[in-house]
Amino acid sequence: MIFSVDPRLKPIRDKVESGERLSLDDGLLMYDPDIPVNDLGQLANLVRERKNGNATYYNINSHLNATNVCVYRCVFCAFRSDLRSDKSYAMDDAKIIARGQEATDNGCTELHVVGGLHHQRKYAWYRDMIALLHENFPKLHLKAWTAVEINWFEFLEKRPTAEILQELKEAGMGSMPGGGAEIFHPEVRDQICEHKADGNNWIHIHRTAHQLGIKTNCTMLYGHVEKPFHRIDHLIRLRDLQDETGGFQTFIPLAFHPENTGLDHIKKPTATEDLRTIAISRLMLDNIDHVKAYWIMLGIGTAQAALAYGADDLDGTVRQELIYHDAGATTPEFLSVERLEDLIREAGRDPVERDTIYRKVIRDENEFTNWEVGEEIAVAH
Ligand code: V47
Repeated sequence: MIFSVDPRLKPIRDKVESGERLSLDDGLLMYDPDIPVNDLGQLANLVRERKNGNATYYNINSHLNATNVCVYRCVFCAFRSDLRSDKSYAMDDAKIIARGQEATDNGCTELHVVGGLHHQRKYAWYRDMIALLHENFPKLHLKAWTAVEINWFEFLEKRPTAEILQELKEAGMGSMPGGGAEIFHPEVRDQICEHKADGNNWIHIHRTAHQLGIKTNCTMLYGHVEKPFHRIDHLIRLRDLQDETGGFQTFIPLAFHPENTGLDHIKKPTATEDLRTIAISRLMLDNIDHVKAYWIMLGIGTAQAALAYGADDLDGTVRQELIYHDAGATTPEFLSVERLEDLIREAGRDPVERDTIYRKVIRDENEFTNWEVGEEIAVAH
């Protein structure tokens, strides 16, 4: 399908149409503010529809942030707390079980488990939390611990990555979320979170997870101190690892929310910037099946529009989310399945409920909380 684009985009359009990989320079050109975002949207939509047709995926999920106490002080984070602050908390087993029960009662297929790196909690607390949830709620998929947490566990335990990941997998960790990636390039990482796992550590941990058969997601935090070059460099590092392992399921671009953070003088990205980044991500990451428009951080309107700019997934119903809401997100606390499906249909797409590892979910028509997983979702490459 040939459609007209800005003359400078023609070589990129030709590459996209023939399935040829885009270069660093192509990525930089697409970030030129004079390149119309709608042209990028059309190109990204071509890739989106080639891979996923008209489907838009979502899941029914909840978050569990068992503690906000964190040894690190990432300048962009509004969620963390000092140990002795009034805001600090750490859940006990009863509370953790209650959250698993609440998720199950709400028909969730996934619990997204992440949190702070608590000064006084040992690795066993984090591992046993997974075992406790898995033993009590074996059907609930535990998408747990970012690479930053895994790196912290390695530091506490003085044990290699593979050993820690294997142990967590045996405890019931089903997959890993994509958080903690921020921006890999040290020029940026040193300004926003110099103390935590660096870009190479993050990549090493995800590579090891993939080698152990653990699927993971990947993210990029944009709209703070980084430049277009750092974003494209970040995307290419993810693409390179995906060439090697094929273990990433979905990419989630995360727009920076400045409120209550050390960077509160920075303005939140506009909807146009969000859509440009979603489209460029879809076009650069030719080997990752899904691009998620995380409605919690984009806002419902932009997330819905993103379904025409390369995104094919909206994340989920999302209960108990704190990281974005602490940073000023004004999106609702959760969306019902009916509302999510209506948003997707209104955008001209077909809603498909998936589980965390992209299998179709089949629900009992009379008993919503009774569900089974069906076949794996096929994606064209
Ligand atoms: O790593 C923290 C980001 C991430 C702020 O894998 C912020 O399915 C914006 O990774 N403004 C955690 N962003 C969230 C995350 C995620 C979310 C949804 C789905 C998945 C998945 C993963 O949130 C952090 C950091 O990059 N973050 N603070 C902030 N003020």
